[in-house]
Amino acid sequence: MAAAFCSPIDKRQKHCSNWRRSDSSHLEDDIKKRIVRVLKFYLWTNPRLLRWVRIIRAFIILGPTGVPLLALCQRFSKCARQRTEAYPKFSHVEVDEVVSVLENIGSAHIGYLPPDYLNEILAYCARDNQVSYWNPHLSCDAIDRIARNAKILEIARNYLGAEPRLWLTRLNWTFSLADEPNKSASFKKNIAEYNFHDFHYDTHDFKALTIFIYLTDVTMESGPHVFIRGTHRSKSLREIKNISISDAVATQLYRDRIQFVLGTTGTIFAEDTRCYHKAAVCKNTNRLIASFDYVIRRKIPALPQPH
Ligand SMILES: O=C(O)CCC(=O)C(=O)O
Repeated sequence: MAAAFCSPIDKRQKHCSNWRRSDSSHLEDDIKKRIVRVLKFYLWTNPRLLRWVRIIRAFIILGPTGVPLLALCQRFSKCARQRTEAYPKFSHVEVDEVVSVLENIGSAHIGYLPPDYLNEILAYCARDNQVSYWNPHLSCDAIDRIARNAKILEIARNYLGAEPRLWLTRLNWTFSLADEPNKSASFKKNIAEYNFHDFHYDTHDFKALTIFIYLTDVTMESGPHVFIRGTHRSKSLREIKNISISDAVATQLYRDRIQFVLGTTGTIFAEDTRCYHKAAVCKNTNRLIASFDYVIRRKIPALPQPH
């Protein structure tokens, strides 16, 4: 019992040692962060090494270890239930149907974004006029509300088998071949030696789901999203090694499973981007797309600190 009472001096000492402890753990965190930053920088400046790291990571996620590790992540997911925002216009969406199509095919139509959301996002883009935006949900209310939409979170929760964690949001323009000044922006090669106009697959986590929303009309001429049906389900060792494949290889291997997603402004679809997918090249009209990546356990990257 005596130990339960502390004199003011004991308390101060206790507070002080806690403070010292938290101070040293801050220091440890800081050192860890610096080491990770240096390692990441080293990787990003060594594309061949980065490619191999990505292949090993993909092997752990998609190879024989993937299923048991996913089950562990689902079982021990620590993510608290998300604060949701209900929007009655999505009420007709049948979550089980969407999830079943996702499981079978890898990509599923959800519905259309209401005009009030659309106008708010387009006004946000018109104000800033950037080629791409990282985490716009932090500064655009409509994007934040979509990310927390009850129906969208329910789809992600049911598909992932755990509470979804919003990992990243993006707004991205791709430019038509005719749009000279902006053309190079669409063709910048990723350091891992593929660009997003090549078929590739992502491994954001042991299981992840991306919601895409077209913010311009998308036809065959304006860079539709393309995916290869069923390639999210399992991958051979050769497929794991080929994070990115050319159109010729994709056509040869998967011919009639290649599917284009066409749609008017506001079209919403969900995709398990472990399937091979890409943005087709825009032939004559620029395309704006929003994406929302949900994961189970992957740590959310630290946001840049305000200066
Ligand atoms: O914009 C698209 O249609 C594809 C995006 C993509 O490839 C990705 O986010 O990995």
